[in-house]
Amino acid sequence: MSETFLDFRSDTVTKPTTLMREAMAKAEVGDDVYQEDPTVNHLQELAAEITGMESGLFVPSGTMGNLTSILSHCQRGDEIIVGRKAHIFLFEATGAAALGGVNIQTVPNEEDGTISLENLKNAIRPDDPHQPISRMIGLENTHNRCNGVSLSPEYILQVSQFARKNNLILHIDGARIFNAAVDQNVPVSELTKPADSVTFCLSKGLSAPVGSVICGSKTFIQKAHRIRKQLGGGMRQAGIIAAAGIVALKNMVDRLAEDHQNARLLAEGLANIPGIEIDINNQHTNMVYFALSDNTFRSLSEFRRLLKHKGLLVGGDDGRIRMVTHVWVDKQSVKKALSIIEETLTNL
Ligand code: TLP
Repeated sequence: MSETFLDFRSDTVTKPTTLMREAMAKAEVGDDVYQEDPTVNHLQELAAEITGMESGLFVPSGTMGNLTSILSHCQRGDEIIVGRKAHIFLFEATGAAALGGVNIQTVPNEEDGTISLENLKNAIRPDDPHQPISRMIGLENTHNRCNGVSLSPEYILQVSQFARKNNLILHIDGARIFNAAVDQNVPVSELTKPADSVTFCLSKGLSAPVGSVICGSKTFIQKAHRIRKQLGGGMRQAGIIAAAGIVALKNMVDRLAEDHQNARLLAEGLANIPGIEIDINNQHTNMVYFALSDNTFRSLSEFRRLLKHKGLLVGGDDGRIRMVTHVWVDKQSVKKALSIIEETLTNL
């Protein structure tokens, strides 16, 4: 697809870099279910060090990272509290409920991706046999559906203190935590240390082909190891892919700033195109969301089809279009995308 198309659907479409492919070819491997894969072990140690946690666990995807974390923290009949726009609630096929018997209670997300402490407080269940047991709060950083906004270390600390005070666990879906760290201009550990666990993805902006890492305490990771096995996520010579993950962590983090700059350029360009509705003040990391003015198109899928016909792929499914910048779309691609969008809207 992306050889001939400008692919702005997601940063998940990124392919491994040459350095990653070289590292993959040379990776030392072993059986990771026996914890004998030196490359996986190295990746997990590196991830733990970067996030300031005790241990890490390599998993095949962000979805499995979140699910493994939830199932490790919760029992059947427990409840997790997440924002209404959380990926865990919207896009993970309700795995926590379907596979773990864990209820998902949603509370409003503020526009800046946060959940107010008041809403969190109101969501906590009383100790009553009619009700599930409140066990975990889930935050998302960066927040995908909230325009890719990043949560600040101060806010995360506040929620973590709140969680402790109320005997709750704090998990962070940090699929794009490195984008958040770059945006907040802090080391990633400042965003993760206050939490009990975090999942981050290697295969989004960091461009590795597969994989995510869960980080947390030693005891939590031991538990998560068993849950990962139950979910079928125990991999064998996974060092082949972990090797790309190590390159991702070492080489691909700082350059995320470029993706954020390109996203801003894209957003500013879109704001100048008649027929496009975009809130330029709500532009943060590598995601650009916009809508079309009334009656411009019968449907967004029709608009997307026309763009595709001209070589531009975009995403979106909530009445908005989403365009995501990443290492495979540079400044030139942004300019080209803008001219395709403008031309499509002009030649209606
Ligand atoms: N998100 C995908 C789609 O599922 C929407 C995307 O293209 O953005 N947490 C967050 C915040 C995510 O955005 C995603 C992927 C995940 C978790 C799941 O990661 P994977 O795809 O590795 O299971």
